[in-house]
Amino acid sequence: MEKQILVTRSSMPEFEEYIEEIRPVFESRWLSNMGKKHMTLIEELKQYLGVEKLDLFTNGHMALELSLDALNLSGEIITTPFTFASTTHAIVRAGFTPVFCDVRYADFTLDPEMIEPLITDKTVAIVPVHVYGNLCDVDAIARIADKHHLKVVYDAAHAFAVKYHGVSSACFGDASMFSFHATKVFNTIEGGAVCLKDSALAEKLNSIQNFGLAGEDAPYVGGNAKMSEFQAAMGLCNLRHLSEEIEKRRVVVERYRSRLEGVKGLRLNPIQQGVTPNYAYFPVVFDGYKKNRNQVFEELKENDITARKYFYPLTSSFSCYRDYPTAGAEKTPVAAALAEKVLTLPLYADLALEDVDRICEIILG
Ligand code: T4K
Repeated sequence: MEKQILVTRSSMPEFEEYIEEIRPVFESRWLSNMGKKHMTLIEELKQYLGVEKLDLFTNGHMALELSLDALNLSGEIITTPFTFASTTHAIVRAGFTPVFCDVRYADFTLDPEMIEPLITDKTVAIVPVHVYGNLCDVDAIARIADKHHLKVVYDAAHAFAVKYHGVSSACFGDASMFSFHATKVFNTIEGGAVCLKDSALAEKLNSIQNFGLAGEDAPYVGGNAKMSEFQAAMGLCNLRHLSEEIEKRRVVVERYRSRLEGVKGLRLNPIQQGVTPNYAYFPVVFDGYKKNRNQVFEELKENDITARKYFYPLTSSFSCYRDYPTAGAEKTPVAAALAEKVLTLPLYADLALEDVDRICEIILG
């Protein structure tokens, strides 16, 4: 029996490096509430991303939900159903109505041409997703948002370290949320961050992740979404090795490409012009291939290889959204077709190239 291969595997520092990083946490017994590791990680991430305002959170979901909550708006938000449950749930839990918009077949991101017809007098914001680390058409989305006075909050959960013409993915829209979950290119075990531009919004967001407190007062009805010192310490370690990790992922992706590129009926993730990728995921669309997506999924599973159907089903098909006016996969036909055809193949920094070959042989067999 060959060894089991899962869709991803957490990047981690050497055990001793992490122990050294958390030693002062043990010695000081300062475990949470914006401790030294937390504050250091904020500074290092700001420098890495080239942003002025960044806040850390206990996970990406709460970062997004609280960012939307902090806008202090109500109404409709135009968003993609081709995403992880978190995106839509964050919108709804923050009190908004999601309006599902179709995506582009080419890169899985929100289709700017489909946004304007969905804008009503209730629309207040757009929440696009840089899905798989593919950047949305940030220029077109900015033009639409400016024209209609809408906020843009990017779900950049997959897009940490991605750049567009040298500018970090953190710099687009009113705010961008990153996930630092164990499965991401850069992880803090669980964790997330928001980068934003407006000082008042930044101050409010910082307060509502800490019970809405400001000194002795609570000007906001806040919650608790703080990152702990152990999470921040993992982030400090992983940040040191990030460029090596991304380079190793690149080698894995190149191997997949060399085996699967040009095969009739297989469409690989696009190489986007002007975008520096992070190699977060390796989606393949089985469109007119001799085997369909589900057959390939099962064949890999029989060989103890777990690929994943990210993102099937569409969030607009979830039973909790059944009664929403734009719910239902048929409303977004491109997204619906992609959800039936896409499979994300195993990808992580230390995935052996022989294992990539074995995965490709099963797919091509
Ligand atoms: N927006 C988008 C677009 C997102 O994709 C996500 C999260 C969010 C928002 C919310 O961000 P967070 O609140 O999570 O920070 C996983 C992740 O849990 C989730 O973070 C991620 N997206 C989603 C796409 O994938 P599952 O349910 O598929 O994870 P699971 O437990 O099946 O793990 C997948 C594989 O990862 C495992 O087979 C092995 C590996 N793994 C997993 C864990 C938990 C590890 O190597 N180490 C680990 O600790 O959701």
